[in-house]
Amino acid sequence: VWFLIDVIVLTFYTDCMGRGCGKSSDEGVSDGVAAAEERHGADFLEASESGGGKRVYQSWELRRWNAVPPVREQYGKPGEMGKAVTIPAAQHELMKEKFKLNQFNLLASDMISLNRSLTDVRQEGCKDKVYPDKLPTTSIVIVFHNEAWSTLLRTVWSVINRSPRPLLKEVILVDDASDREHLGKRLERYAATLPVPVRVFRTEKRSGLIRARLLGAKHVKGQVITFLDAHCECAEGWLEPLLARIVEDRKTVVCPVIDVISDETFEYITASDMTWGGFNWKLNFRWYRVPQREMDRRGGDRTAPLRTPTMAGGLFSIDKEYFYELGSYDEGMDIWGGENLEMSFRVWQCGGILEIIPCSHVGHVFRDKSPYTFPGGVSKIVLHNAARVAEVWMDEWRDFYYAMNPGAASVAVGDISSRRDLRQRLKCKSFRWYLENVYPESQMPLDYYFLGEVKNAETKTCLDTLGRKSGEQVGMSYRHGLGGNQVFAYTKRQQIMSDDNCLDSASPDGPIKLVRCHGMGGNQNWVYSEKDQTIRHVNTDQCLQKPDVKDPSTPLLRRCDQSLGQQWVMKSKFKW
Ligand code: LR7
Ligand code: MN
Repeated sequence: VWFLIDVIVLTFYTDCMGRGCGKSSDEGVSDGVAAAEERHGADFLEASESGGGKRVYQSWELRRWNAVPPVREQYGKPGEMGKAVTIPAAQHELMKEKFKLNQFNLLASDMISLNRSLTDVRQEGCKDKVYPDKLPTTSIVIVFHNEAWSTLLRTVWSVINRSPRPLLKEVILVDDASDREHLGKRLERYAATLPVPVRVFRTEKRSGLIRARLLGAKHVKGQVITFLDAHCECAEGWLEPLLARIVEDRKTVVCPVIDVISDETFEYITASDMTWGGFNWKLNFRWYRVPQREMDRRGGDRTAPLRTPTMAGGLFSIDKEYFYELGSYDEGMDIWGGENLEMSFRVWQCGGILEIIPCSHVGHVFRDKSPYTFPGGVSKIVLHNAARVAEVWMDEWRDFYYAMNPGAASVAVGDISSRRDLRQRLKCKSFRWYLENVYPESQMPLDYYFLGEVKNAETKTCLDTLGRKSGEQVGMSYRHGLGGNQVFAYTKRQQIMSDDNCLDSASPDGPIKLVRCHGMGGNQNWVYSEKDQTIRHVNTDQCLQKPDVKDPSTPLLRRCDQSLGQQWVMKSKFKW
């Protein structure tokens, strides 16, 4: 019943506050949209056919779409203004039970209005930005598998409530073979009551998010495709800056700042606009701090678009034709994972630009675990997808991926010929070009002598991170030959690195720690002599030595003495 109440509240907001009211239908909410398309339709087609020619966008008076009033706080309701929801102790058992369904606090989510208010999280400099009055229309594509009702519909309502109506062509929901009752006919009936066209499509069988998005994209009528995960909340002013950037350059793929919706309390927490996307040797997407170089390029303006090496994957806008020109997605990828890096590399290597638009904010429920099944096994699927990225886009740097993921080599990549053809056809640049020009801060070294194990000649044991993190000591253990934690690169900059950490010693007797690579030599500067097989720490003029018997898992730094215990074999091993 609570969601019916929401409908009533929303009807009040949308229909009676000058947002271009009307009921949902495929013809479009606002008759203005249809009329404008009729006027511009012919031009638009011509422009499209000339392939990348000048686009013709809808003309909308600013005051008309700027007149969308902010969603008002509904006093007394939980979670309003993005606040945290607390569950009374008496309900904690129920809360824990429900948590398992989606790996987030479903009880909390269900208590929050589908139209909950948020604070305006934008920087001051964003609030008075004026965007062109001609912007493309967009279709929002949301794919889901067994998503909760409240998070899915709150995503949809946040789009409806916070997008200039004339720019919002439609919302496309793609159900990826869910088996939850509420996502069946009930969803379709509900969609039909919404004040913008909301269409529901269904995959025939579980297809994974990549193929589900491809299905959704096929039905897009808008000029721009905007993808969202099914548990998001779009914040005030999120859409205009994304679309405006695409008008400036249609080959720009743009992401909002992804804010955090707590999986525990559903609090809306503003994320830093000083992070960008990177990746590690395992090919996991990771957030890192934006380097000064990029701040300088933007002239220190934190509202200016931020060029990012990679994107998280779930939330972005792209010109529809450009999406297809660029090869949409790799249909050979299953369920989850990999497509975010694949598209990031492809955009950059094939002549596009990937950006985070700091004035656009969208919240996302981040969770620790995946709530759904991975038919065939999680690691097999994720490794399969990642291997396709490595094989098609990363040239010789794919070795880092294989070295770092024990078991990756035994997972079949499938047929990748059409993706390789695509890369040829689009005359895409090399991965070296990407590393040199887009992501010099990456932990993939540009040039290196070795990638493999570092084995002590006397003990025959190997350096091993033992899975430890930055700031902890490096270890040693029996050689297992599987790569992973026993893989190190010896780079042309004389670093011994494992993923984003480098061997580092601040004093002549160690300890030898794993520390974030800084690329400035100093404590991270090691010289390997192939002749003597010694590894000398330049700053202290000491040598890497086998561990003492009393602590066989900790390598030492000692005076160089030519002993066998100071000899190390570093050999590249490329077939893992
Ligand atoms: O089989 C599936 N079918 C689906 O339709 C599996 C998933 N899905 C849907 C799912 O219901 C959800 O709406 O696909 C969407 C994404 O799945 P999530 O929410 O489980 O993914 P995530 O948020 O953990 O992961 C991020 O990385 C993914 C890699 O494949 C996708 O690119 C996600 O879109 C992406 N999410 C974001 O970018 C939001 C920010 C998270 C970060 C970092
Ligand atoms: Mn998600």
